[in-house]
Amino acid sequence: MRVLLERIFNGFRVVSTFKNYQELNSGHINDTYLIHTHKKPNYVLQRINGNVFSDAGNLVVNKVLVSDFLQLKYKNFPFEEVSKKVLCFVKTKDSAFFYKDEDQNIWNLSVFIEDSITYLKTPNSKIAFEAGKATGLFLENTTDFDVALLTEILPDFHSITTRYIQFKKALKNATNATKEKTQSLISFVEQHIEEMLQIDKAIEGGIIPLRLTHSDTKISNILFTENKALCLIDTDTVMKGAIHFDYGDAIRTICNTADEDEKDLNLVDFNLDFFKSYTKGFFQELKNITKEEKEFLPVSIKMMPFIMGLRFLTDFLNMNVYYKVNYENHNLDRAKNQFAYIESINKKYTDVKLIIEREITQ
Ligand code: GN1
Ligand code: MG
Repeated sequence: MRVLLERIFNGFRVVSTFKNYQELNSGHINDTYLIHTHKKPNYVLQRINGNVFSDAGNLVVNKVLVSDFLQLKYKNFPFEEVSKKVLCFVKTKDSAFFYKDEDQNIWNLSVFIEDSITYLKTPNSKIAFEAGKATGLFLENTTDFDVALLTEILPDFHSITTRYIQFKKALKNATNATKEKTQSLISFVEQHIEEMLQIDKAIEGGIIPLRLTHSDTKISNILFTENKALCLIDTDTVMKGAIHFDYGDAIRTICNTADEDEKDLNLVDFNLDFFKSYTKGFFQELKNITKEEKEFLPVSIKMMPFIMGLRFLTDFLNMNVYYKVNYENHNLDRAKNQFAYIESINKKYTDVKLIIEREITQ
């Protein structure tokens, strides 16, 4: 592995030499390596999963376009500072955005942000507030980004309509033994599907405007240093979408008292304090929001765990072909966790609406 990584690393326009590598395991899709060099900067080298992303090359182009756009917002800042606020991608020695190896795998390289940490679970409300600021700022700074510049890589990524069709298809093809394990989850899907389709319908009806979104704002995709958020990472899914995708997906992990892989459902709860802090931070930065967008914020915090639960469940029914799993029922346990989380949100839903109302008007 070392020989391969060093060779690919050297295909990029780097300013230091390869020392060693460390695999970063938090993602479910790509293979990611931290490359330590003899002299800083260190780098993050990533092989894009060609099964999930059939147009991996254009995916990297998308990421670089968004990153370059964000860097321009900080054009008067020293590079030292900019490189902590925005991911900085490195071109190959042939000036390409990505490196293609002999097996047609696509690789990208970015500068590692030193002294940064990520969380799987929110440690306190200050971190929730900072996470809100980071996602709100990403959206605010990309309000004027022209999404027509991007290649559509994963159509209907956050469409409940499409995900429900995929689920139904998986259900039809699943064995009885597999289906047996998912009975209570299937009922949950059927009971909630109508409510969860609200955002799809508002988008189709032109009520919710579309714009650039990050589309994978889980807490482990936010970099922090001490107790300040630095920036959003893992921009593989930057795409045209609704702010609800980013708001709802962030709250999906930030306010869940258990992490995404937790099997003990007693540990799953919706932390209202973290929700309040997150929402405060988010609207401190994001100023452009319409009355209609505001109306769909409460349901978005249920819709995003619903779509993730539905996707984990579908992948379980499909025998785990999409997400990396560590054991047979991993996706099933992930789906149960998401649906349990929606149930705990429901218990506090009146407060959710009040908090959103209060934090936006402030
Ligand atoms: C995947 O790339 P990664 O592991 O951060 C997935 C997201 C899900 C997430 C669940 C392209 O994200 O949609 O929210 O897992 N990304 C893709 O943790 O499917
Ligand atoms: Mg991702």
